[in-house]
Amino acid sequence: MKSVLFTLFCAFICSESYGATGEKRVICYYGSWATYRNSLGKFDVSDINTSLCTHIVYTFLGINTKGTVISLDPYLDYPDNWGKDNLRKFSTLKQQNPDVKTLMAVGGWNEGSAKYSLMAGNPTLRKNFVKTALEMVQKYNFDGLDIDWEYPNRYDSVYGPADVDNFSQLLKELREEFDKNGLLLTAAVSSIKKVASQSYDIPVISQYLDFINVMAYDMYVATDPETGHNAPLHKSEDDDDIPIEDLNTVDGVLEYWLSQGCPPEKLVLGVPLYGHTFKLTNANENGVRAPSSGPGIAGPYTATKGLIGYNELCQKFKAETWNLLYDDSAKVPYAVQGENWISFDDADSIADKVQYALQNNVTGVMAWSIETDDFRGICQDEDYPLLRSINKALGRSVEAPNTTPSSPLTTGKIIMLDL
Ligand SMILES: *[C@@H]1O[C@H](CO)[C@@H](O)[C@H](O)[C@H]1NC(C)=O
Ligand SMILES: *[C@@H]1O[C@H](CO)[C@@H](O)[C@H](O)[C@H]1NC(C)=O
Ligand SMILES: CC(=O)N[C@H]1CO[C@H](CO)[C@@H](O)[C@@H]1O
Repeated sequence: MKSVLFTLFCAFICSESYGATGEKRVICYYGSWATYRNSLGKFDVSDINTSLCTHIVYTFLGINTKGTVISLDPYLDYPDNWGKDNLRKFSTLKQQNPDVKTLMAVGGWNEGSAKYSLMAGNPTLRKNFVKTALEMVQKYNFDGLDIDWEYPNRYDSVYGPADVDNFSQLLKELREEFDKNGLLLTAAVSSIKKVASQSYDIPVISQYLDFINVMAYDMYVATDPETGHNAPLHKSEDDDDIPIEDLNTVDGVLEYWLSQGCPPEKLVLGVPLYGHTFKLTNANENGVRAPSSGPGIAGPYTATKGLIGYNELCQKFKAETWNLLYDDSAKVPYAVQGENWISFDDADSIADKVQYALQNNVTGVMAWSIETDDFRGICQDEDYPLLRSINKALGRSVEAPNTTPSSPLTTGKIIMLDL
């Protein structure tokens, strides 16, 4: 009885504080492996500024073949053998901001789909997953769990289309246990219709989740044969001849999820704090949808061809000569230097996306991920410029940071073409 009362109480409070008129959510994902990055790219749990988030999400834990939730990197997660003790440190961030909610994420891209397909399709494994997830969340004093199965019925999935209902069943069983304990249950999901429609029974999962983080990015990636934006808000000018179902846009994603029955008060729009890099086939053909021969430059910290953190590219733009361009239809910037082509988001393009999402009455915005924001404030006067842009556009009052003046971003080397 006590737990039922608590659940009702929480449901009331939660819908009150994050309802249409209430405070909007800012979901901040943290990639714990960023602690291994070198010099200014290194990001520890202590670098998180909890004032800029309503929810912080620790990524990633995994599962074994029994469905038991496990650490993927015991050195990072646990204190044993002089480990970093991150799980405990993460939940003590609440001392900084008692209002911030902590979530533990299970899954992620590297975990694949197969183990989750097997677990969700087997009642015994499912039960074990629910039990051990709850134990892990409670042991480290988190406020809830975030499921990042990438993705039901895709890639190396074992049961294929059966994943869709099995995922719903898994969430149902998690919801029951998590409700008894007053804990949050959320998920990160793929975004565009072409792929999300393969993975989710949207009305059903919406029922069981407190909110849904829609990963509205990676829409065009460096392995594509042509350049394209990571997260275009709208279609590009030259896209008129492309059939609507082949266009990947943030506005299309919001329309799809809402039309499929995800209530706006559970919908969270994900925005990227990183870009994609392409290698142009011909340096003279350098617009959007220009021929690309593959992944482009890597950043100094993330060290992955085809991807680059905002902190890395803003430093690059300060130090080198780049043409910074803006796609006025898609409402996103891109950058060109010889045969190098980068699609990315800046504070303005993120604000545009947040405003558009607000017009659709979403409950908040998710950032993947905070360790590639300019979290040290190297490129401008303030730290976390992208996360601050999200907060500002959502109308959350966040005091200005304590700043030490630094050199302005604009130097003689940068040509800004605002088309
Ligand atoms: C958002 O909410 C407002 C106020 O309730 C309403 O007038 C508007 O139609 C809603 N917008 C959408 C896209 O649902
Ligand atoms: C976090 O951001 C807030 C809001 O700008 C600021 O007041 C605070 O000093 C920052 N905290 C740290 C540790 O930088
Ligand atoms: C609850 C549910 O839908 N379970 C299904 C999960 O997938 C397996 C394998 O295809 C089915 O046999 C179950 O019925």
